[in-house]
Amino acid sequence: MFTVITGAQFGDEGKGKIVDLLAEEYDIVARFQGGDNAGHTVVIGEETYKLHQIPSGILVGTTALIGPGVVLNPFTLTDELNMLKDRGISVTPETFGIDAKASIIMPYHIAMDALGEVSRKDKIGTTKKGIAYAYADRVLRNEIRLGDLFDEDRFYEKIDRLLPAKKETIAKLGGNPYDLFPDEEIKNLLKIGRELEDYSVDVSYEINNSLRAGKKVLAEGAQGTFLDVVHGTQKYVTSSSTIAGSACTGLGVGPSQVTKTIGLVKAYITRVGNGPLPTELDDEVGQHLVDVGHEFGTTTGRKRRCGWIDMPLLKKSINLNGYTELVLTKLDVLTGLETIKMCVAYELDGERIDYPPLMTEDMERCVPVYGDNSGWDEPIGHIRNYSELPEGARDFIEYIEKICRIPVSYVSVGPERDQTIKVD
Ligand code: 2SA
Ligand code: GDP
Ligand code: MG
Repeated sequence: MFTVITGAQFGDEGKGKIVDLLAEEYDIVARFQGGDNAGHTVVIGEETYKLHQIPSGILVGTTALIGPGVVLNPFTLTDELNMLKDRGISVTPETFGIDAKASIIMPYHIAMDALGEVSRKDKIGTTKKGIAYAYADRVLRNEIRLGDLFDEDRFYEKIDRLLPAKKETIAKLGGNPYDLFPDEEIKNLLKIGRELEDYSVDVSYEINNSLRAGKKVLAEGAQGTFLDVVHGTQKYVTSSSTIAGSACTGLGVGPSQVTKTIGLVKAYITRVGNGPLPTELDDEVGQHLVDVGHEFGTTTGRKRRCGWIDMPLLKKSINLNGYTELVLTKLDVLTGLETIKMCVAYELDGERIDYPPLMTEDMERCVPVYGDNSGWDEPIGHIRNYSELPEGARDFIEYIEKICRIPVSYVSVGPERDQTIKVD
C-alpha cells in the first residue's frame, strides 16, 4: 500500500501532526520534495518537535527515508539527527536512510537566495534556505549530490569547476564572494558527508521492494499545492513540485502503485510569503486566526497571512492531486467566531467564477463571494466523537464534503496526537 499526503492549500495545514499520527500504521515514511524550507511540527505531550528534513514518522519508530527528489542541507540534517538522538529518539541506518542522489544545498545557494530576495523589487518572501538555487543547479546539471560527498576527489573536481562562476554571481548580486565558502566549511561539509554515508540508500529500490513484500509506505509532502512550481501561483511558489504526482517522481515509484492520496485542509487558509490570497483577512477575525492558531512560520518565525477557507482553490487542489480523502485540521481555532465564512466563488472583472483562474495576475483581482455558516462557542479540543461536535462544526465539515465530493476521514481539533476525531 502506497499513500501520499500533501497540503491542499499553501502549506502548514498540519502535515507533521497527521503524518506522525498515521505513521504507526506504516512501515516506511518518505519525504519526496522540498528541503529544509519545510517545517513540520509534531507535539507529543510536553514535547514539541520541529522537523525540517527528516520525515515526521521517525518519532514513532517507522523507517524514515529521504528520497532523491529532495534538496538536502547536510548541516540542518545533522543538527536534526543530533536533536533527535539527544531527545532519546533512536536513529540508526535500520530506521533512517537518505538517497545518495539527493542534491546538496550548498552555502552559495543560501547566500544567493538571501541576496536575490534583497535585490528583487517584487519580493517572493522565500525562506532564504537556498531552495530555488539548489533546484536550479540540478536542472542546469551543476548539482552536487549527497553521493559526491562520499568521494573527496570527485567533490573537489566539481567544486573547483563550479566555484568561480558562483563567486562571480554572488559579487554581481552585491555580496562578498571571498568569505563565501572558506576551506574550513568545505572540510566540515566533507566530514558531515562521510558521516551521512552510513545512511545512504537507494530509496526507489527500497520502497519498490517493500511494496512488493506487502509493506505500507506513506509519502509526506512538504509546502502545499498552490506553492507547486508548475501548478501554483507563480512566481510566488517554491521550486519543487508539491502535488501528489511528485511523490512518484521524487521517490522513483510508478503511479500504478499509489493506493490513496490524502489532502490536508486547514479549516481556514494561511499563506507565508507573498502572492495572491483572495480571502485574506486584515481585521479582528484575521487576528483571531493568527493568535489562536499560533500562525507563525515553523522555520522562519514569520507571521502567516490568514483568511477564510477557499472552496474554489480546494476544488482545483482535488483535481491536481486526485485526492481520495481529506483530513480537516485546526477546526478548534474557529471556536468563538460568531459566523464562519466560506469562500464559494470569486468575482473576477464583474463575472462570477467558481474555479480559480490560471494566471496569478488574474488571481490577484479575484474578490471572494462568501457563504455563511453559524459558528460555535464551546471548546472542542476534548471531543473524540464526531457526533459530539457542535452543529455548526458538523455543518461546516459536511458542506466541504458535499462540494468536494470526497469524504473527510479525520478532523483535527488540537496539536496533540490524540486531539483527532476519526470520521466513520
Ligand atoms: P522557498 O524558500 O524558495 O521555498 O520560498 C518560496 C515560497 O514558498 C513558501 N514556503 C512555505 N510556505 C509555508 N510553509 C513553509 N515552511 C515553513 C513553515 C515556512 C516558514 O512550516 O512555516 O517558517 O516561514 C514554506 N516553505 C516555503 C515561502 O514562504 C515562499 O512563499
Ligand atoms: P505542516 O508544515 O503542515 O506540518 O504544519 P506546521 O507544523 O508548519 O504548522 C501547523 C501548526 O499547527 C503546528 O504548530 C501544529 O502543532 C499545529 N496544529 C496541527 N493540527 C492542529 C489542530 O488541529 N489544532 C491546532 N490548534 N493546532 C494544530
Ligand atoms: Mg510547516
